[in-house]
Amino acid sequence: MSWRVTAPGRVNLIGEHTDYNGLPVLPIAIDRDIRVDFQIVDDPVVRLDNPSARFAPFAFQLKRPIEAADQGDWSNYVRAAARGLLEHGVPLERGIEGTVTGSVPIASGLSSSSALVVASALALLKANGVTLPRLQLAALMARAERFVGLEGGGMDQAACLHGVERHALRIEFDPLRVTPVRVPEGWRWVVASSLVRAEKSAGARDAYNERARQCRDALEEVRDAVGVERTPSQESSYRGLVSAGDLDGLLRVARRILAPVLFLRFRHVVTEGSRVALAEQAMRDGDLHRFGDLMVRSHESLRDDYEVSTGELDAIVEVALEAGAAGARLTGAGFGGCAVALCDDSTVARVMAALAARFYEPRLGRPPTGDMMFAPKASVRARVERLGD
Ligand code: NG1
Repeated sequence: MSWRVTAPGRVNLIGEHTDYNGLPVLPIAIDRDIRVDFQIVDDPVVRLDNPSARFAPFAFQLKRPIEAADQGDWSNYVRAAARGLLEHGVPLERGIEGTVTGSVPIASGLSSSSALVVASALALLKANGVTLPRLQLAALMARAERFVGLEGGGMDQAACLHGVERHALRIEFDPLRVTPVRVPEGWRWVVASSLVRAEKSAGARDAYNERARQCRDALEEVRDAVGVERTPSQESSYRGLVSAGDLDGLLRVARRILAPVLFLRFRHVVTEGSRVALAEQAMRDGDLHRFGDLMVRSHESLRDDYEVSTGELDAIVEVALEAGAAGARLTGAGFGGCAVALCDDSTVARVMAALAARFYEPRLGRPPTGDMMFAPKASVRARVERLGD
């Protein structure tokens, strides 16, 4: 008997570099996914291949400890899922054998990695007749993916496991919660690749982890200065600071005590955290332009304070806004990858045409492919289905 797991990628609409600081995010799961077509085997082994020559076939035993393959090897995402399940005490006595394919562009900030982690976990759970609540699995896979070396947050796995058609997802942390928010009729997203890969298993990883460390250091100092009580969960403390309300007062203190770079990182995190709630309200009110303005402010903060944008991402944002997008920003971790623009039915074609003419054609000498620029739909969560005998 064969099975298929389909696990979507995601586009984060707003709330960037907030998840690992315990502040909310607002992504959509998209209609591009990673698929694992597999058969259940009686041995505790994983054997997977991929039609693309870039991804060599691999096999490993489902026995602890599951060792990592070389850095950058795609099997590490599958190993991470297996390791997370085993460490959680899920007995993996049966394995899987199959083929991975996908339509989520790789290293683009669209979360192909978490889609593969989640897909692998769902396949292994199916093989062993185990089910876990989705929130629990999302939190487990977020921890497991850190095995690959990124001190990431929990947005991607939660979005992949909770996607709802035509809805964005407000995801909160500590504890993990997901609330679908209806996307108003006529709102359209355009995702545009900067043509620069953001390899989170390689170069961009150190820059990402450095940001995470800076956020922890900044929080520590500010918390001491404003006398907020230490909580057992470090992550929840940014939330405490932001929900206390007086953002200007908080930033005044932070500017006084923090080294300049730490202040910039801190300012991004707390302002971005507060933008997510405002953006959710704008979405609920159907206010395209208010949502778009918040995206623009998010991008400026990521560019100037968090320093994760690139010239290419800035250029996409500029072209999209000039062509009539209501808002645009880099999406995902940055350092390359993609930008997302908010359009409506009447502007989406114009924005895509402008990006093709002013961003892609000068760089490529031809129009972009459908993997470089596309208009995703908010889509359904990861699922397992039977393919037949
Ligand atoms: P990308 O690089 O977009 O897949 C990473 C993290 C997210 C989040 C964003 C920045 C992982 C798997 N992904 O996502 O948790 O922190 O950066 O907002 O760690």
